[in-house]
This record gives sequence, structure tokens and C-alpha cells, in this order.
Amino acid sequence: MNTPAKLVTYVAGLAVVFGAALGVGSAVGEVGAPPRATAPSEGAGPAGAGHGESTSHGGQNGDQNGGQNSATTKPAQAAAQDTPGGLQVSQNGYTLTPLTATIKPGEPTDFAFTVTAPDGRPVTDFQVQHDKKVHFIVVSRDLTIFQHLHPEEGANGVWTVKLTLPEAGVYRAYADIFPTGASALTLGADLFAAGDYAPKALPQVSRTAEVDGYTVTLDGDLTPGKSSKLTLKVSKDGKPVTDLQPYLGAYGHLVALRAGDLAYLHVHPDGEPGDGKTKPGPEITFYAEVPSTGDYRLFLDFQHDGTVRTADFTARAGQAAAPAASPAATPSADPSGSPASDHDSTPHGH
Ligand SMILES: [Cu+2]
Repeated sequence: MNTPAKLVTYVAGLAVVFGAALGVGSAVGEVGAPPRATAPSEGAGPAGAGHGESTSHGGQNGDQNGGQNSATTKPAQAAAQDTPGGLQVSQNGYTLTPLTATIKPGEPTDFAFTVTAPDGRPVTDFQVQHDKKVHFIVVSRDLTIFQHLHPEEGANGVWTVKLTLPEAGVYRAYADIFPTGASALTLGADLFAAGDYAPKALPQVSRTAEVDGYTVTLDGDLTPGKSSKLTLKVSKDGKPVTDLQPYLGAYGHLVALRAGDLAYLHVHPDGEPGDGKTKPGPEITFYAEVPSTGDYRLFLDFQHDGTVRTADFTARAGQAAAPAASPAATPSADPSGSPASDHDSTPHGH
């Protein structure tokens, strides 16, 4: 019975934060009223719950809170800086501008885009990161399709890449860049492939991935808010692969995306080819930091025998190791669509 009252408290609290974030001093009197006042009603049972909406009786506390909140707008700025990459099409004045937004599924398209600077002009000066000025990642929003591409630089800051969206649906495109004079950032924009779309369920949590006869296992756990060591081990036909080839200055590239909003997370490889200590497999080590509990999709690019392949995993952050195969966190599966059976129910390592 307390739930509605708690909800109202929570919503009222949000209203305060929101008002503070906007810096709306004049609104504080209205929206800033209730938060503490409803707390005692947790013990009040049905009465508190029943009158949950009439929260305007917290005037005194509201004035106090209002005073505090209007004095501090910094929390909102801090929150913006902590926002993971890839969620915004524009950040720090830099904007990703697709020149083509709608693409026919299955048809190779010369996809073009610019990144504009705070002065509104296309950026033409980027720092090289991992051998490239622009890393361009495209995923289906259900996180089952992944492409890691490298666009060509054209005149006037226009970048072009041959892009095929294999199926109808909504996709997220990321430009992982480092404009000279700014800081590294990842901008994201949605792309659309017209047609009937049946989203797939999130693949089950697994520590093993198979791709083209290669088996890749994942060791290590994602811990929210901490740099988490992940070790990926590549084998083929049961034998460890010890002659991985450098690709973009590393033996592997790992992209981590958060299920639910497709936040793009920073992952740092541990060591690089030629540093005298990093071996060409079978293990590739990364440090990943995820901001929250929940499910993440991990995409590992590695090169062997001249071909780059991608192994993909679903990993759960913030829970004990050895997660049980649990479909609980999957998005509501499309009842008419393909069932999850097309994902190999590979057992996890341990
Ligand atoms: Cu890249």
C-alpha cells in the first residue's frame, strides 16, 4: 500500500531536480514543495497512499530545498560530463550530421556524413586513434548486427563509407573521433532501413562465442564504476591461436554497448603489438568500465589469416559471476518474429 506514496515522493523528487537543472528559480515554490514531507507517510499506510497526489503540504521543507537547489546548478553539469558516449548526436559543440539517413536494406550505399565544429563548419582536423581518424560503428538497435567501418576522407570534411544495412530496422551509427584541439568523443545518430522490422531478443548472457570456426571465450566480470579486466581467448579447432595479426595497432578491438540505450563505452586494450610483452594470442586483454548494472553487448574484432572477424557476447554487469542463463532481461520478444532459438545457447565457461 505504500508504493503509490513512495512513487509520488520519487516523482516529486525528480521534479525538484529537474527544476534545479533548468535553473528555474521561480518554479521552485511550486515544484520544490513536497519531497521530505511525504516521507513520514511511509508509516501512515493507506491514508498516505490514498492522498499521495496532494503533496502540497510540504511547504516548509520545500522552501529549504528550493534554496539549496537554486544555489547549485553544478550537479547538472557534472551529470552531463558523466554521460556515456554515443547517446548524443551533438556534444561539446561537435555534431554528427548524416547526409543520408534512410537506406534500403541489403543495398550497398555510399553513406556520407560530416562532423561540424562549434563554429558550424565541418571538422577537417582529427587526431589519429588506433591508426584511423574516424572509427564508424553501426549496430542494429536490437544489438544483434554490428559493423566496424572506416570511412574515407573527402573534400570539405565530408566522410564517406560503403555501408550495407542487411535488414530493415533502426540502427545506431557512432563516430568515434578526436577533433584536434578538443577531446575524444563518440557521437551517435540513428539510421533507418525501411521495411518490415522484427526486433530480436537480446542474445543470452554467454562467455563463449563462435565465429567462422573460431571459439572465443570471455573471462572477467564487468563491475559498474570500476575498470574491469576482461580477457578474451581465441582458439580454432580446439587449439589456442598464437599468431593473431595486428589490426589497427592492436591484436583486438573491443566495443561495449549497453543494452537498453546503446551507450558506447570506453574500452582500453592492455598492451599493443611490438611493445615487447604483448603476445599475439591466444589471449587479448582489455579494461572496460561500465557505468551501471545491466546487460552489455561486447563485440571483439580480431584478425587472423588476413581476415578480420567479430566475436560477440552478452555480459551482465554487477552480478555475481557465473550468471545463470536468464532470459529475464531480454526485451519483450516479438511474438511473431523469429524466436531466440537462432542464437546458439552456448554454455558459459564457468
Ligand atoms: Cu575502427
